[in-house]
Amino acid sequence: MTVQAQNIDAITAGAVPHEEPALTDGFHLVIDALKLNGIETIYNVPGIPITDLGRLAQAEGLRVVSFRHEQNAGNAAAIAGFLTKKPGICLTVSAPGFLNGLTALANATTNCFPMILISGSSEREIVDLQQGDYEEMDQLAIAKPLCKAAFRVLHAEDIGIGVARAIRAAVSGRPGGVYLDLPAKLFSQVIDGALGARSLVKVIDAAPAQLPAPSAVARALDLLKTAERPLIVLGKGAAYAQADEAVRALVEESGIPYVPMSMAKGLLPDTHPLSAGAARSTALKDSDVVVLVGARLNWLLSHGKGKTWGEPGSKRFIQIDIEPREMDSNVEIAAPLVGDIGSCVEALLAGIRKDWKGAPQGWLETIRGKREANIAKMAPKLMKNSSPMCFHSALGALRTVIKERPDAILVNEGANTLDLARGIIDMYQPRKRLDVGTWGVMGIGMGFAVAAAIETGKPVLAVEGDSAFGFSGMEVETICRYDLPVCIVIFNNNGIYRGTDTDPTGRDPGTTVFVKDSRYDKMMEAFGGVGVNVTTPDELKRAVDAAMDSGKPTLINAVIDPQAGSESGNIGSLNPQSTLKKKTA
Ligand code: ADP
Ligand code: TPW
Ligand code: MG
Repeated sequence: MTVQAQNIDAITAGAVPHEEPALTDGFHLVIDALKLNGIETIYNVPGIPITDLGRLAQAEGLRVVSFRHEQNAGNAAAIAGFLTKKPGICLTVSAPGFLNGLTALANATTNCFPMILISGSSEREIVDLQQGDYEEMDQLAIAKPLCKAAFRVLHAEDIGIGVARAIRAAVSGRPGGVYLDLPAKLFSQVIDGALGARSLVKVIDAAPAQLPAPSAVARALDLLKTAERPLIVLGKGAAYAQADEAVRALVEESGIPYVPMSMAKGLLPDTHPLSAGAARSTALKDSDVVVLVGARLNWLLSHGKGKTWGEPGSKRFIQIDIEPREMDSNVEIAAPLVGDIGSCVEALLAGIRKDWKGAPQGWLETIRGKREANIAKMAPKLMKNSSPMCFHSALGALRTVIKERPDAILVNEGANTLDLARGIIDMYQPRKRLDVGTWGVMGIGMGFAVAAAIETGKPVLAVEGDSAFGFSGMEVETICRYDLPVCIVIFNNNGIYRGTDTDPTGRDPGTTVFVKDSRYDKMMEAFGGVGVNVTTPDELKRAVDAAMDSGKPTLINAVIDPQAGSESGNIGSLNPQSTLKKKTA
């Protein structure tokens, strides 16, 4: 055996973990660079050329969580980024594995979650001449338009810089997805150990505070003071920023009612007296000055116009965002406040503490009246003890679960299952509600659930439409393999939106229906987890409590009336429908 080979064996066997090895290689430099920057977990699917990278990373003390499909590993990394403000790392094999991870990378970018997709790739020389390498693909070019930044490293001594650039790109400014391309040959490049150690870069102050300009703060305060019906809208950027105390103080000291966007629920408890969540339509329509805190005026806020927002010209916006180009994206922003949320909110708060007359009582009364009426209207629906269950009665049970266990993390996807759960299940703590985000994408469920359990150590309740679950359902094996405290509840209404569609020709099942009366709980049993089938809200509550108490991987098949849902849930208005439907049957 050559000296060099002996050295490599010693490194890979971990025989000299603390001394600087005489030689190092690409594998070890990637691992050392990640560790140096505080990365603790990699979400992974192994294969050529990154199998050994995962193995060695595990041997070197990183947590390496292997999934059954890259999209789920990618979603796990993305939500890990949201929860921790550190980039979540997803590791994939070349071409097909890379492409499988790409949806999650694009989704992370769209949602402003910091993640890094690290993918092995084939030989540059062969790829560029298109000579048909194993899993050949120009991955860097394909990733570029779908993420915030994309880098490729060709030399072992550049790994430190490559990883540092990827980290800084992911978390600084508006966070997002970053692609890091590592060709197969890089991993086995051997260089001098001391040179390797010197080449590593520890990223200092990866997401620097960005203070708003004093003139911009003054402008925002001047506008806010003219408000007769002020409103604060909290978005997931505010949840991400972890400026929880400042945000709470802004609401409470100004006395301005607030509406939380879906993933900002719990930043203040949904039961807070200033919450206008249950009076959302009135609050948006009748407010005159709106403070957007880490929330974009995209489709989820009707682009800041139209009947959602009342009379044209009735609204002026103050927008807090780290991304200057977000201003005026849909409507004029009267007072842009560009900076990080912590700094901007603190600056507004300082102004309010100096001089603020409070929010007008009449406006607060209007919001309170509307909220109480809406809550009262909803209450009886949540108490029904029907079998099969409707969405409301099943969600009534889960609402109580979260009230009793406010530190549990709620993962939620589906159509009716999503829209109704968002409205019905109150959240009490920040960053406890994780869902389909800006795209309304199906398939985030199991990736988010795994990462939420791993990153926080808290119990996870995943409330899933039967269709939504199918996009990542195979990861129940992953949940069992890592023995995670995840309780999945499937709202089984036999299909997408409803279970009642038919094929007018009578040949096939309708396009939106699944096998009737499926027993998803058996999937969990197949891997050693607990499966339960429930048909009443009481049974559902008992089964979830048992799962949360035991911490055992559990899947509860909740039988929902197949007639109960509506097409596209709450966003049926976005769903074009033919008026020329052919009736064959
Ligand atoms: P929601 O869907 O909840 O309305 P969005 O995803 O549309 O939220 O908006 C989040 C916004 O928050 C983005 O425009 C993003 O630039 C911004 N953002 C993210 N992190 C920060 C931060 N630390 N400081 C300021 N703005 C931030
Ligand atoms: C990646 C389109 C939106 S909602 C949904 C689909 C397929 C499933 C709704 O059925 P489910 O919920 O989950 O059973 P429920 O309670 O209404 O019955 N592909 C992707 N993303 C989206 N959004 C779709 C398809 C869709
Ligand atoms: Mg369904």
